[in-house]
Amino acid sequence: MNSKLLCVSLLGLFFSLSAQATPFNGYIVKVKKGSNFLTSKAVSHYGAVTKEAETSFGTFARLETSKGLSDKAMMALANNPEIEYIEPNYIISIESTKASEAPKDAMFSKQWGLANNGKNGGIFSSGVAGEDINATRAWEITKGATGDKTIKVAVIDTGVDYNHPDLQGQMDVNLAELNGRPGVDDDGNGYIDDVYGYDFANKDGNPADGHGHGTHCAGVIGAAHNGIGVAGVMANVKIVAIKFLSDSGSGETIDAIASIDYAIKRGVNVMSNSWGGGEKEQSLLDAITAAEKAGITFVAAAGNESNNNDSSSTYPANYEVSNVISVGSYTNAGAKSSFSNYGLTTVHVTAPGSAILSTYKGKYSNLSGTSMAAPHISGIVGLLLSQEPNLTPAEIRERLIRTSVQTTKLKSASASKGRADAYRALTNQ
Ligand SMILES: [Ca+2]
Ligand SMILES: [Ca+2]
Ligand SMILES: [Ca+2]
Repeated sequence: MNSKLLCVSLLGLFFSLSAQATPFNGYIVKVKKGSNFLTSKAVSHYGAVTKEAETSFGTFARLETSKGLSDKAMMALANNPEIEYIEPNYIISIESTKASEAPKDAMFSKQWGLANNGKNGGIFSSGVAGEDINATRAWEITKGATGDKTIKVAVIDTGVDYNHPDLQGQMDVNLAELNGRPGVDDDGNGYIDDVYGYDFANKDGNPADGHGHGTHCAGVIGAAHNGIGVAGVMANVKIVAIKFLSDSGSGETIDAIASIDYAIKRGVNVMSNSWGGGEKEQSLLDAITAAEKAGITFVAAAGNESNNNDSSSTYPANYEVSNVISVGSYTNAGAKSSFSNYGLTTVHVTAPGSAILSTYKGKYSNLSGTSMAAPHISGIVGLLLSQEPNLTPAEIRERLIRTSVQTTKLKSASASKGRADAYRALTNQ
């Protein structure tokens, strides 16, 4: 689904001309600074303001209407001098496929994405040894062996099981809130009780994961190297749990932009985004651009539609901002995963994404998807920043593309024409 977008005014209004409906829930309105529009009668004529997001890059609201706004109404709102733009509040969701429970005693030996021995990729296919991110070799050279506790990675997803034995020591803890008073914003950052992160789906300080997907992504990035369960790409990392996808795995754009804003405020180095959907939106582009200005790398799953993203855009992976790294998926045989989107221009790198073992809600599980490929890259970016903290997101993206191992099997999958290699990225070769 890729409907045409038409710019109809210099205000930057975009709206969909497609009759084919991409699901959305109300509209996102960005108001001009100092505007009273959201509390005015003018807005209640169209519907009710049911959510607001006050961000470092502007004030956004969700306008709830009983039915879709007509083109005429959209035009009238777009031309309102108090509004910067209005667009549908698209529904977005996780980028992963089937789940199957893994043995509870599963260990590093099953993690083909980190160290592929040709036999540890699950029951679906026989693997090829060495087709992996070369993690073990990278770990030998990274400062602090395997990452750095000063590097913060935001997992923007369904939340994180922060009590999971493989994750509890890996979380970024807001000590003012941990040691503070319940119901009180102890550190005055505008969020009550945000110890491990924040839940923008339910608007509270508890980003626990009622789904499992976000916990899986978090484990790929940074499950503890503690002798139990699985190992993350980074052993030393601080994970910030930012939830905007509900326990059913879907959420709204307005909460995604609030999540990005929060991650910026929390001072993260990397945002890991294993979700997609909707269409091109100015508000999400504004949010990602704000992250770019803050020097934060925005890793995004390329999507699971088997599409060529060069001709059929997937968002947020396709936003043309220098900090976006779009990640496709490959199998333990080193071939593009059948579900993975691809594109020589718009997909930047590929990483393991088929039958990936990681942490799950209270347990461990195998999942497949570009959702699983993206956090491998988030982890590599984290390792790289542990060694070279001054790299810009654009330099990081260039490094990952250039140092990938080119393979025939992946020559059409991404700009890298191969698979990302943590060791080569860290040694810049
Ligand atoms: Ca707080
Ligand atoms: Ca508190
Ligand atoms: Ca572990």
